[in-house]
Amino acid sequence: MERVIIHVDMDYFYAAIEEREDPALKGKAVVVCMYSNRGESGGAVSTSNYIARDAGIRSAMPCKLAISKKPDAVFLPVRKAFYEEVSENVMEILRSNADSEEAFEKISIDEAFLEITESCNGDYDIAKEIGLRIKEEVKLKERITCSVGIGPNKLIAKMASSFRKPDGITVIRQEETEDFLKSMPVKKLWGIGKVTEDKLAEMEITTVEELAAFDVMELISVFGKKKGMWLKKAASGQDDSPVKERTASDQIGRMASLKNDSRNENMIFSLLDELMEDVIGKVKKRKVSFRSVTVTVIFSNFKTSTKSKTFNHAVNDREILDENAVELMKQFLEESTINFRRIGVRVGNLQESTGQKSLFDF
Ligand code: DCP
Ligand code: MG
Ligand code: MG
Repeated sequence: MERVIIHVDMDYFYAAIEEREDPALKGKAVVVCMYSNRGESGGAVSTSNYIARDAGIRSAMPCKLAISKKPDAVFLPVRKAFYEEVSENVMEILRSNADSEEAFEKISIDEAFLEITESCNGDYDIAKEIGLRIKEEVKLKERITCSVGIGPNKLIAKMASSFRKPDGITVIRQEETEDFLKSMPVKKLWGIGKVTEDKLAEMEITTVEELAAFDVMELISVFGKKKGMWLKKAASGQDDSPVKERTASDQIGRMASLKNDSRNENMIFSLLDELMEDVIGKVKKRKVSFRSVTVTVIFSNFKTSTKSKTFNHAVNDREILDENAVELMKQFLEESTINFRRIGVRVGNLQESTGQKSLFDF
Protein backbone atom coordinates (compact mmCIF):
# COMPACT_ATOMS: atom_id res chain seq x y z
CA MET A 1 0.00 0.00 0.00
CA GLU A 2 1.12 3.56 -0.72
CA ARG A 3 2.21 5.37 2.45
CA VAL A 4 0.30 8.36 3.84
CA ILE A 5 2.32 10.79 5.96
CA ILE A 6 1.17 13.91 7.82
CA HIS A 7 3.45 16.77 8.76
CA VAL A 8 2.18 19.29 11.31
CA ASP A 9 3.80 22.66 12.04
CA MET A 10 2.45 25.14 14.57
CA ASP A 11 1.73 28.66 13.30
CA TYR A 12 4.02 31.44 14.64
CA PHE A 13 4.51 29.14 17.60
CA TYR A 14 6.15 31.23 20.37
CA ALA A 15 4.14 34.34 19.48
CA ALA A 16 0.91 32.31 19.25
CA ILE A 17 1.45 31.05 22.80
CA GLU A 18 2.04 34.59 24.03
CA GLU A 19 -1.16 35.73 22.28
CA ARG A 20 -3.10 32.91 23.87
CA GLU A 21 -1.79 33.79 27.33
CA ASP A 22 -2.61 37.47 27.05
CA PRO A 23 -5.85 38.35 25.24
CA ALA A 24 -4.78 42.01 25.26
CA LEU A 25 -2.26 41.14 22.52
CA LYS A 26 -5.02 40.27 20.07
CA GLY A 27 -4.81 42.41 16.94
CA LYS A 28 -1.35 43.74 17.80
CA ALA A 29 2.00 42.96 16.22
CA VAL A 30 3.80 40.58 18.59
CA VAL A 31 7.55 39.92 18.40
CA VAL A 32 9.26 37.34 20.61
CA CYS A 33 12.92 38.19 21.11
CA MET A 34 15.92 36.27 22.29
CA TYR A 35 17.70 39.08 24.07
CA SER A 36 21.46 38.86 24.36
CA ASN A 37 23.27 39.84 27.53
CA ARG A 38 23.81 43.25 25.99
CA GLY A 39 20.30 44.16 27.03
CA GLU A 40 17.01 44.72 25.33
CA SER A 41 18.23 46.24 22.09
CA GLY A 42 20.70 43.40 21.46
CA GLY A 43 19.57 39.95 20.43
CA ALA A 44 17.54 38.51 17.59
CA VAL A 45 13.92 37.85 16.75
CA SER A 46 12.82 34.28 17.55
CA THR A 47 9.52 34.66 15.80
CA SER A 48 6.66 37.09 15.34
CA ASN A 49 2.96 36.89 14.57
CA TYR A 50 1.64 37.50 11.07
CA ILE A 51 0.75 41.14 11.76
CA ALA A 52 4.43 41.79 12.56
CA ARG A 53 5.49 39.79 9.49
CA ASP A 54 3.38 42.12 7.34
CA ALA A 55 5.67 44.92 8.56
CA GLY A 56 8.70 42.98 7.29
CA ILE A 57 9.78 41.43 10.59
CA ARG A 58 11.43 38.01 10.24
CA SER A 59 12.96 35.32 12.47
CA ALA A 60 16.70 35.82 13.17
CA MET A 61 16.50 39.55 12.37
CA PRO A 62 18.23 41.81 14.94
CA CYS A 63 15.66 43.06 17.47
CA LYS A 64 16.87 46.60 16.85
CA LEU A 65 15.93 46.35 13.19
CA ALA A 66 12.55 44.87 14.13
CA ILE A 67 11.88 47.81 16.45
CA SER A 68 12.69 50.26 13.68
CA LYS A 69 10.29 48.47 11.32
CA LYS A 70 7.40 48.46 13.76
CA PRO A 71 7.95 50.65 16.84
CA ASP A 72 4.42 50.01 18.13
CA ALA A 73 4.80 46.21 18.14
CA VAL A 74 4.80 44.40 21.47
CA PHE A 75 8.26 42.94 22.16
CA LEU A 76 8.41 40.01 24.56
CA PRO A 77 11.32 37.93 25.85
CA VAL A 78 11.51 34.21 25.00
CA ARG A 79 10.08 31.86 27.65
CA LYS A 80 11.55 28.64 26.35
CA ALA A 81 10.69 26.31 29.25
CA PHE A 82 7.05 27.33 28.99
CA TYR A 83 6.92 26.85 25.21
CA GLU A 84 8.45 23.42 25.72
CA GLU A 85 5.56 22.45 27.96
CA VAL A 86 3.05 23.56 25.38
CA SER A 87 5.07 21.61 22.81
CA GLU A 88 4.80 18.48 24.98
CA ASN A 89 1.01 18.87 25.12
CA VAL A 90 0.81 19.30 21.36
CA MET A 91 3.13 16.36 20.68
CA GLU A 92 0.95 14.09 22.81
CA ILE A 93 -2.06 15.06 20.71
CA LEU A 94 -0.14 14.39 17.50
CA ARG A 95 1.33 11.12 18.73
CA SER A 96 -2.11 9.84 19.67
CA ASN A 97 -3.24 10.33 16.05
CA ALA A 98 -0.40 8.29 14.50
CA ASP A 99 -0.76 4.64 13.44
CA SER A 100 1.27 3.61 16.47
CA GLU A 101 3.46 5.13 19.16
CA GLU A 102 6.48 4.46 16.96
CA ALA A 103 4.97 5.98 13.81
CA PHE A 104 5.67 9.43 15.18
CA GLU A 105 8.68 11.69 14.73
CA LYS A 106 9.09 15.06 16.40
CA ILE A 107 11.56 17.10 14.38
CA SER A 108 11.54 20.39 16.27
CA ILE A 109 9.77 22.15 19.11
CA ASP A 110 6.77 22.88 16.88
CA GLU A 111 6.63 20.18 14.24
CA ALA A 112 6.32 16.44 13.77
CA PHE A 113 5.63 13.70 11.25
CA LEU A 114 2.98 11.03 11.78
CA GLU A 115 2.40 8.01 9.62
CA ILE A 116 -1.33 7.32 9.17
CA THR A 117 -1.22 4.75 6.34
CA GLU A 118 -3.14 2.16 8.38
CA SER A 119 -5.52 4.58 10.06
CA CYS A 120 -6.74 5.89 6.71
CA ASN A 121 -6.26 2.61 4.86
CA GLY A 122 -4.34 4.48 2.17
CA ASP A 123 -7.37 6.69 1.41
CA TYR A 124 -6.48 10.39 1.05
CA ASP A 125 -10.04 11.56 1.75
CA ILE A 126 -9.92 9.87 5.12
CA ALA A 127 -6.39 11.21 5.59
CA LYS A 128 -7.69 14.74 5.12
CA GLU A 129 -10.37 14.11 7.74
CA ILE A 130 -7.68 12.96 10.16
CA GLY A 131 -5.70 16.12 9.37
CA LEU A 132 -8.73 18.31 10.06
CA ARG A 133 -9.43 16.42 13.26
CA ILE A 134 -5.87 17.03 14.45
CA LYS A 135 -6.23 20.76 13.75
CA GLU A 136 -9.50 20.83 15.72
CA GLU A 137 -8.02 18.95 18.64
CA VAL A 138 -4.98 21.24 18.87
CA LYS A 139 -7.23 24.30 18.63
CA LEU A 140 -9.63 23.02 21.26
CA LYS A 141 -7.09 21.78 23.79
CA GLU A 142 -4.23 24.22 23.27
CA ARG A 143 -5.96 27.21 21.68
CA ILE A 144 -3.35 27.67 18.95
CA THR A 145 -3.47 26.89 15.25
CA CYS A 146 -1.27 24.71 13.09
CA SER A 147 -0.78 23.92 9.43
CA VAL A 148 -0.98 20.40 8.08
CA GLY A 149 0.58 18.77 5.03
CA ILE A 150 -0.37 15.31 3.79
CA GLY A 151 1.60 13.36 1.21
CA PRO A 152 3.04 9.99 0.15
CA ASN A 153 6.33 10.65 1.97
CA LYS A 154 7.99 12.97 4.50
CA LEU A 155 9.47 15.29 1.90
CA ILE A 156 6.12 16.04 0.27
CA ALA A 157 4.23 16.22 3.59
CA LYS A 158 6.77 18.69 4.97
CA MET A 159 6.59 20.91 1.91
CA ALA A 160 2.80 20.68 1.81
CA SER A 161 2.40 21.92 5.41
CA SER A 162 4.15 25.18 4.58
CA PHE A 163 2.16 25.65 1.37
CA ARG A 164 -0.86 27.20 3.11
CA LYS A 165 -0.05 28.98 6.33
CA PRO A 166 -1.40 29.87 8.85
CA ASP A 167 -4.19 27.43 9.76
CA GLY A 168 -3.97 25.60 6.44
CA ILE A 169 -4.22 22.05 5.19
CA THR A 170 -2.72 20.81 1.93
CA VAL A 171 -3.15 17.32 0.55
CA ILE A 172 -0.80 16.12 -2.20
CA ARG A 173 -1.51 12.67 -3.62
CA GLN A 174 1.23 10.63 -5.28
CA GLU A 175 -0.02 11.56 -8.76
CA GLU A 176 -0.03 15.27 -7.85
CA THR A 177 3.56 15.47 -6.56
CA GLU A 178 5.10 16.36 -9.90
CA ASP A 179 2.75 19.31 -10.46
CA PHE A 180 3.13 20.39 -6.86
CA LEU A 181 6.93 20.54 -7.08
CA LYS A 182 7.50 21.62 -10.63
CA SER A 183 7.31 25.38 -10.39
CA MET A 184 8.93 25.65 -6.98
CA PRO A 185 12.36 27.26 -6.68
CA VAL A 186 15.00 24.70 -5.63
CA LYS A 187 15.52 26.40 -2.29
CA LYS A 188 12.01 25.30 -1.29
CA LEU A 189 13.03 21.67 -1.57
CA TRP A 190 13.33 20.44 2.00
CA GLY A 191 17.02 19.78 2.68
CA ILE A 192 18.50 22.27 0.25
CA GLY A 193 20.50 25.01 1.93
CA LYS A 194 22.03 28.23 0.70
CA VAL A 195 25.33 26.64 -0.45
CA THR A 196 23.57 24.04 -2.60
CA GLU A 197 21.16 26.64 -3.93
CA ASP A 198 24.07 28.80 -5.06
CA LYS A 199 25.90 25.90 -6.67
CA LEU A 200 22.74 24.91 -8.54
CA ALA A 201 22.25 28.50 -9.66
CA GLU A 202 25.74 28.42 -11.19
CA MET A 203 24.61 25.38 -13.14
CA GLU A 204 21.54 27.40 -14.22
CA ILE A 205 19.19 25.21 -12.19
CA THR A 206 16.67 27.36 -10.35
CA THR A 207 13.42 25.37 -10.33
CA VAL A 208 12.70 21.89 -9.01
CA GLU A 209 11.52 20.92 -12.50
CA GLU A 210 14.93 21.80 -13.96
CA LEU A 211 16.66 19.84 -11.23
CA ALA A 212 14.48 16.78 -11.81
CA ALA A 213 15.32 16.85 -15.52
CA PHE A 214 19.07 17.23 -14.95
CA ASP A 215 21.47 14.38 -15.71
CA VAL A 216 22.11 12.47 -12.49
CA MET A 217 25.74 11.69 -13.44
CA GLU A 218 26.44 15.37 -13.79
CA LEU A 219 24.86 16.07 -10.40
CA ILE A 220 27.03 13.32 -8.90
CA SER A 221 30.16 14.82 -10.44
CA VAL A 222 29.43 18.14 -8.75
CA PHE A 223 27.91 17.05 -5.43
CA GLY A 224 29.30 13.55 -4.91
CA LYS A 225 27.40 10.29 -5.15
CA LYS A 226 25.19 10.46 -2.06
CA LYS A 227 24.04 14.05 -2.43
CA GLY A 228 23.82 13.94 -6.22
CA MET A 229 21.48 10.98 -6.09
CA TRP A 230 19.47 12.53 -3.28
CA LEU A 231 18.99 15.76 -5.29
CA LYS A 232 17.69 13.85 -8.28
CA LYS A 233 15.28 11.78 -6.19
CA ALA A 234 14.05 14.68 -4.06
CA ALA A 235 13.37 16.82 -7.14
CA SER A 236 11.24 13.96 -8.46
CA GLY A 237 9.28 13.92 -5.20
CA GLN A 238 10.74 10.62 -4.00
CA ASP A 239 11.68 9.96 -0.41
CA ASP A 240 11.58 6.57 1.27
CA SER A 241 12.90 7.59 4.70
CA PRO A 242 10.73 6.13 7.45
CA VAL A 243 8.79 8.04 10.11
CA LYS A 244 10.65 7.01 13.20
CA GLU A 245 10.88 8.37 16.67
CA ARG A 246 14.48 9.52 17.10
CA THR A 247 14.65 10.01 20.81
CA ALA A 248 11.67 8.99 22.84
CA SER A 249 10.20 12.00 24.55
CA ASP A 250 11.32 11.98 28.15
CA GLN A 251 8.21 13.60 29.55
CA ILE A 252 4.46 13.27 29.47
CA GLY A 253 2.50 16.27 30.56
CA ARG A 254 -0.76 18.16 30.33
CA MET A 255 -1.63 21.76 31.02
CA ALA A 256 -4.92 23.61 31.04
CA SER A 257 -6.51 26.90 32.04
CA LEU A 258 -8.85 27.31 34.97
CA LYS A 259 -12.29 28.53 33.97
CA ASN A 260 -11.27 31.88 35.37
CA ASP A 261 -8.23 33.14 37.30
CA SER A 262 -8.68 31.85 40.81
CA ARG A 263 -7.23 30.40 43.99
CA ASN A 264 -10.32 28.27 44.64
CA GLU A 265 -8.97 24.96 45.86
CA ASN A 266 -11.90 22.87 44.63
CA MET A 267 -11.48 24.28 41.17
CA ILE A 268 -7.70 23.86 41.16
CA PHE A 269 -7.64 20.33 42.55
CA SER A 270 -10.42 19.08 40.33
CA LEU A 271 -8.62 20.38 37.23
CA LEU A 272 -5.37 18.86 38.51
CA ASP A 273 -7.21 15.57 38.93
CA GLU A 274 -8.40 15.68 35.32
CA LEU A 275 -4.89 16.44 34.08
CA MET A 276 -3.39 13.61 36.12
CA GLU A 277 -5.98 11.18 34.75
CA ASP A 278 -4.90 12.16 31.27
CA VAL A 279 -1.20 11.88 32.07
CA ILE A 280 -1.52 8.47 33.73
CA GLY A 281 -3.56 7.22 30.76
CA LYS A 282 -0.69 8.16 28.47
CA VAL A 283 1.86 6.61 30.83
CA LYS A 284 -0.02 3.28 30.67
CA LYS A 285 -0.53 3.52 26.93
CA ARG A 286 3.16 4.10 26.32
CA LYS A 287 4.02 1.37 28.81
CA VAL A 288 6.48 3.57 30.66
CA SER A 289 7.13 4.46 34.26
CA PHE A 290 8.44 7.73 35.63
CA ARG A 291 10.86 8.95 38.23
CA SER A 292 9.79 12.58 38.60
CA VAL A 293 6.63 14.64 38.96
CA THR A 294 6.49 18.34 38.09
CA VAL A 295 3.69 20.78 38.73
CA THR A 296 3.55 24.11 36.90
CA VAL A 297 1.48 27.14 37.75
CA ILE A 298 1.01 30.17 35.54
CA PHE A 299 -0.27 33.03 37.63
CA SER A 300 -2.69 35.74 36.57
CA ASN A 301 0.30 38.09 36.14
CA PHE A 302 1.77 35.51 33.68
CA LYS A 303 4.64 34.55 35.94
CA THR A 304 5.37 30.85 35.53
CA SER A 305 6.69 28.69 38.31
CA THR A 306 7.42 24.96 38.61
CA LYS A 307 8.04 22.54 41.45
CA SER A 308 9.37 19.00 41.06
CA LYS A 309 9.92 15.86 43.02
CA THR A 310 12.24 13.04 41.98
CA PHE A 311 12.08 9.46 43.32
CA ASN A 312 14.71 6.76 43.70
CA HIS A 313 12.64 4.25 41.77
CA ALA A 314 10.57 4.48 38.64
CA VAL A 315 6.84 4.10 39.26
CA ASN A 316 3.66 4.18 37.24
CA ASP A 317 0.97 4.39 39.91
CA ARG A 318 -1.79 6.93 39.80
CA GLU A 319 -1.68 7.08 43.63
CA ILE A 320 1.93 8.17 43.70
CA LEU A 321 1.40 10.77 41.01
CA ASP A 322 -1.62 12.03 42.92
CA GLU A 323 0.08 12.23 46.29
CA ASN A 324 3.07 14.16 44.95
CA ALA A 325 1.30 16.48 42.58
CA VAL A 326 -1.23 17.44 45.26
CA GLU A 327 1.56 18.12 47.73
CA LEU A 328 3.42 20.33 45.25
CA MET A 329 0.22 22.19 44.43
CA LYS A 330 -0.47 22.79 48.13
CA GLN A 331 2.99 24.34 48.44
CA PHE A 332 2.12 26.73 45.61
CA LEU A 333 -1.09 27.73 47.38
CA GLU A 334 0.75 28.30 50.66
CA GLU A 335 3.54 30.37 49.15
CA SER A 336 1.56 32.65 46.85
CA THR A 337 -1.29 35.08 47.09
CA ILE A 338 -1.88 35.71 43.39
CA ASN A 339 -4.64 33.97 41.42
CA PHE A 340 -3.77 30.96 39.27
CA ARG A 341 -4.44 31.14 35.54
CA ARG A 342 -3.16 27.80 34.20
CA ILE A 343 -1.87 24.68 35.84
CA GLY A 344 0.09 21.76 34.50
CA VAL A 345 1.38 18.42 35.65
CA ARG A 346 3.99 16.25 34.01
CA VAL A 347 6.00 13.15 34.72
CA GLY A 348 9.58 12.79 33.59
CA ASN A 349 12.69 10.59 33.57
CA LEU A 350 10.61 8.01 31.72
CA GLN A 351 11.73 4.41 31.48
CA GLU A 352 10.24 1.40 29.80
CA SER A 353 7.86 -0.23 32.14
CA THR A 354 8.20 -3.93 31.28
CA GLY A 355 8.10 -6.07 34.39
CA GLN A 356 7.94 -2.90 36.44
CA LYS A 357 7.43 -3.24 40.15
CA SER A 358 5.22 -0.82 41.92
CA LEU A 359 6.81 1.37 44.57
CA PHE A 360 4.64 -0.49 47.04
CA ASP A 361 6.65 -3.67 46.36
CA PHE A 362 9.98 -2.25 47.48
N1 DCP B 1 12.63 29.88 16.24
C1 DCP B 1 13.69 30.62 16.76
N2 DCP B 1 14.62 31.19 15.92
C2 DCP B 1 14.54 31.02 14.57
C3 DCP B 1 13.47 30.26 14.03
C4 DCP B 1 12.53 29.70 14.89
O1 DCP B 1 13.78 30.79 17.98
N3 DCP B 1 15.44 31.58 13.77
C5 DCP B 1 11.61 29.34 17.17
C6 DCP B 1 10.45 30.29 17.28
C7 DCP B 1 9.36 29.67 16.48
C8 DCP B 1 9.65 28.20 16.59
O2 DCP B 1 11.06 28.11 16.69
O3 DCP B 1 8.07 30.02 16.97
C9 DCP B 1 9.14 27.38 15.42
O4 DCP B 1 9.78 27.79 14.22
P1 DCP B 1 9.03 27.86 12.82
O5 DCP B 1 10.06 27.94 11.79
O6 DCP B 1 8.04 26.75 12.72
O7 DCP B 1 8.30 29.27 12.85
P2 DCP B 1 6.93 29.73 13.51
O8 DCP B 1 6.18 28.57 14.07
O9 DCP B 1 7.21 30.83 14.46
O10 DCP B 1 6.14 30.36 12.28
P3 DCP B 1 5.40 29.62 11.07
O11 DCP B 1 3.97 30.00 11.21
O12 DCP B 1 6.02 30.16 9.84
O13 DCP B 1 5.65 28.13 11.24
MG1 MG C 1 5.89 26.84 12.98
MG1 MG D 1 8.57 24.67 12.63
